[in-house]
Amino acid sequence: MELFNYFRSSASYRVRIALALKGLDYDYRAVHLAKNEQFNEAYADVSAARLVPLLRDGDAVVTQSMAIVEYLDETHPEPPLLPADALGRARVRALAQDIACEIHPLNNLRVLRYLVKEMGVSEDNKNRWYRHWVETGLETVERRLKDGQAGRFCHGDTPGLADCLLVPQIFNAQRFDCRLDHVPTVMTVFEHCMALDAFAKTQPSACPDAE
Ligand SMILES: N[C@@H](CCC(=O)N[C@@H](CS)C(=O)NCC(=O)O)C(=O)O
Repeated sequence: MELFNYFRSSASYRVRIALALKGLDYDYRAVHLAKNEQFNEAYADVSAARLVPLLRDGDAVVTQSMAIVEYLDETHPEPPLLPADALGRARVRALAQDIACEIHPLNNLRVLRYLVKEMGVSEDNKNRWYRHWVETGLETVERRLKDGQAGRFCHGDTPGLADCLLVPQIFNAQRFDCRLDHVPTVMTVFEHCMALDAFAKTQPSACPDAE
């Protein structure tokens, strides 16, 4: 398998964690987003959205980080990244979507670039925008995690899909100096995740293209 990704991309980090949790080897293909390599012809030909991550498995191409993680889970079922029961799976997917759909898209590179370049938003206001959506979005995650079903991880005591999403979002939050003292349960889960190699050894600073 080949993973097209970027060390700083949180959506890419989600997939690196899932691959590591499953113990799967892959070739790391760096796409430098700050240098706009996502628009290079060779990459744009395979990536309809011009976004990372993108997983190539033989002749197959899989995109969208949550779809990739679920694809890996279905093709390599052990250890499972989703609970065995339908309600548990719905809870984990809801948590993952709180991050992937409600927080991340508002703060993606192309959105921030549009705010600054097309709308004339100042650097300070861009950062305010970023922090607002991260801080309020993580409050939702915090409330969800207090429903009695979290353990050491987002769902019980084994890491899964929701943890693959949560940890990269915290890295982003820290990079942009977001408040995190209002989400203590989130941060406890984050610490438990970071104690595992699958999360620690795939973090941005540990990537081959890290700067
Ligand atoms: N929903 C997509 C989001 C992918 C995404 O937004 N990737 C970002 C990096 S985290 C990207 O490629 N940005 C390039 C750009 O904005 O031009 C997923 O989960 O894979």
